[in-house]
Amino acid sequence: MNLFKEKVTQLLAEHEAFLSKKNVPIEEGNGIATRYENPILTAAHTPVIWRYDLDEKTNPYLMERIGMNATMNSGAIKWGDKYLLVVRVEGSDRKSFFAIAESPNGIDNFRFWDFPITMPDDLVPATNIYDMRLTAHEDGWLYGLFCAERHDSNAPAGDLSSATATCGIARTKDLITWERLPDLKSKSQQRNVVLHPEFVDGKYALYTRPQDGFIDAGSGGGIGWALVDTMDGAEIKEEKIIDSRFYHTIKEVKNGEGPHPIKTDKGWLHLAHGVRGCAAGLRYVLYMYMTSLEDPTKVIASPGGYFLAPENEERIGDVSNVLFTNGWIADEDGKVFIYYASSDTRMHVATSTLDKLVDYCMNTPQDGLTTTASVDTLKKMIAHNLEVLAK
Ligand code: M1P
Repeated sequence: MNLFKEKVTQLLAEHEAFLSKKNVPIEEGNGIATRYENPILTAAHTPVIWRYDLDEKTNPYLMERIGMNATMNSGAIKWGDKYLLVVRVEGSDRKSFFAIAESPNGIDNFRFWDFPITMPDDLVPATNIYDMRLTAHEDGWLYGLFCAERHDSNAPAGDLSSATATCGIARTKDLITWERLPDLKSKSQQRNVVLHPEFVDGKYALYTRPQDGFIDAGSGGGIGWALVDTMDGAEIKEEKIIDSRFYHTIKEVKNGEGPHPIKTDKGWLHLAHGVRGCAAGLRYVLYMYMTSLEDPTKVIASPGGYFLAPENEERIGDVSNVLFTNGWIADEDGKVFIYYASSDTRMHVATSTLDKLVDYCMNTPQDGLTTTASVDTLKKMIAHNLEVLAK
């Protein structure tokens, strides 16, 4: 074997060994969800055949020709007996694209399919697309809703940073061929739009996140709800805020629905991200809430604070101090796989169960919105515990 071939063989073998690494749960934690030792996907997990030209004639030094920067914010679905992520992969050229990674057990051995998703363009092509939420809707289609980002055509000359966020919509039956539908029409910019899995009053229901600008939620009050007649030309005519932002909370600056909620016998279980500001910039954490089965716009449980916030390595990355989620999978036995990204850099999994998450939502005290209320809540728990311990 010549030296080049030997180097290729070694590269492929080392990558295979890296992908095959077993992931193990971290035992200590908050009892709500269990983290795992290793990230499940990083830029280094992307296939060798994406990054290297393996032809000695065109790449004699065997260097990376197409760099990958990050793997993050991934939609998730159980597909047969496989755990699939529609990963936001970001190249070193800053463009994000969607690619599917599959695992036999949901916690390790994730492998990308050979080719990334070919997402057809809308009439006005986007510069960047990212953060897909998957919904297997009762109409029979599997929808992917994502952010379509374009340069703001109203930006003053020389401003190459101002952008607009719109909700892109596509659907598929096999995750390979995607039909692009027109982008969501809305008075405001939109990011973090999610399709509810069931019809409501005969209409498609969307969780929305109205925002005044590309970054600022501004007058957008939180996570919204809108009913639309069709997904093929969807237009928001009326929007109601169902999960509001509040001063001095984990969702003071922004919040956004994660994946679509899971239906339980106690209500719809929601996973979301909340954003606060601080001297170091924005801090993104994950929180949960529940809505009523009879009226999905009515919040019935709202545990105070976050249940997952950046820890250790998770704190550091391209956009530090960020946890973000747009995918989870509930198995038939009630086990839940929460897929989250840290600091816009890598993907992780945390596991829990539907019973635990519903208990967490229903029985965790709400945020009382002031120090006095928080101390009252704490005192009640301490007094109760002292009674229990004294028995
Ligand atoms: O950089 C953190 C996140 O910022 C945005 O989320 P949001 O609109 O809620 O602020 C998105 O760009 C997201 O992709 C990113 O992870």
